[in-house]
Amino acid sequence: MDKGFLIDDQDLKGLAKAFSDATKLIHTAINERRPVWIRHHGDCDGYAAGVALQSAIIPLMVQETGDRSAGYKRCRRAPSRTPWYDIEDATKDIMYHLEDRERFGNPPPLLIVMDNGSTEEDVPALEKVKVLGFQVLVVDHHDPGENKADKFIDVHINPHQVNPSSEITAGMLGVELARWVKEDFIVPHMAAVAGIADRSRGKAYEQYLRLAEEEGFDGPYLEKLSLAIDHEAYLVRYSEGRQYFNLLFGARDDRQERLVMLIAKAAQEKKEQLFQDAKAHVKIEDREGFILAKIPLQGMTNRGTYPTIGKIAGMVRDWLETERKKTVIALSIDAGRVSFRMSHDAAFDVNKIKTVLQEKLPHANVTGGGHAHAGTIRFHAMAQDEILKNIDEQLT
Ligand SMILES: [Mn+2]
Repeated sequence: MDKGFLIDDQDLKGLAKAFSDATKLIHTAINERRPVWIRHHGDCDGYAAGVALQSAIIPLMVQETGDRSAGYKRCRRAPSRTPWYDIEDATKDIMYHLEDRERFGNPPPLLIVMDNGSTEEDVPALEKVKVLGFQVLVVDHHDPGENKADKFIDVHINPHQVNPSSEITAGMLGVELARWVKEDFIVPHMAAVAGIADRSRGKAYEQYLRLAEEEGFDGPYLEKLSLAIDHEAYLVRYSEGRQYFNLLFGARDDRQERLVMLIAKAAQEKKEQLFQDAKAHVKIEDREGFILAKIPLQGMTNRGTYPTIGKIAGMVRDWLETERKKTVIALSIDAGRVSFRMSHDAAFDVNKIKTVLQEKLPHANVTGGGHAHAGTIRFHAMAQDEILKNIDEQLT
């Protein structure tokens, strides 16, 4: 059955069949009392997706069993640090399952991977959990490339299947799927927050923003909320934080506002400081049709703290776009990784740059990727010079 969507969007309409299959899979799991576990990328978009869907699933589990704690017994949500479902996460999930099977006789879970799961990087982890009989639903908006992950996915929702340049994010998909799963669960502000965080400012975002405004979430507040959630998501690392994120993503009230203002202010200060540091060290080159900004971050004292090197590149790109009114490619360069942030009209694709690196420098162990204009490539730090030289050559 087609339950429609909160907004009018061709990409979503094209995914109705996948939404229907996903909804069936989730309802069946709940009816069979199968555990439902959500694994999502640990950023604001991933959290929006995971928290929205979990909030729709838990009441149905409680209703099905008449057990108020069913949401704790059968539903688990965990962020992944990596922008893919990692083998380390898969190992933990397998251990949890084996323990639950022994203690409670639980069947293998339905694992829902959100804002992750579609790409080649996800394959080893998905293949691993499939050995244990996990059911796998993927809700992602990253480019699936050659669809190598599909073999290990039971139901796959990804806007790339209908439109490779779709602006629909994982949070938007999660909010829509949550409503398919539980019809009265309508949280457009979570989709708007996800859109802000993932810089999706297209027609879909505009429609979610209008719906969110009707619920009392204005644009400037949503910007702060997005920043606050991104910051907290970074801080909590591996823990679920169910109640805390329900509070942050929930209805707007005094307690939430005070928290959001506090966190957003602190996050903004950290970003501003790192931006100033980056500006002092950035090397800017005028190239044919674009500006290349290289930000050397090796040895930065803030390694591993908020904001990420990707966000630093994003700030430098935004600044140069405004200053020079040109297409910008900003690279944050750290030992063993380079994070890319490009203007919307840049003629390069991070995933293609990665593929060339893998072919040309097979000894550098190149991994990673992301979106065409935003992603991180990782490699052996001892291959740093060759990698940077090759990237330089590709960006011409
Ligand atoms: Mn995302």
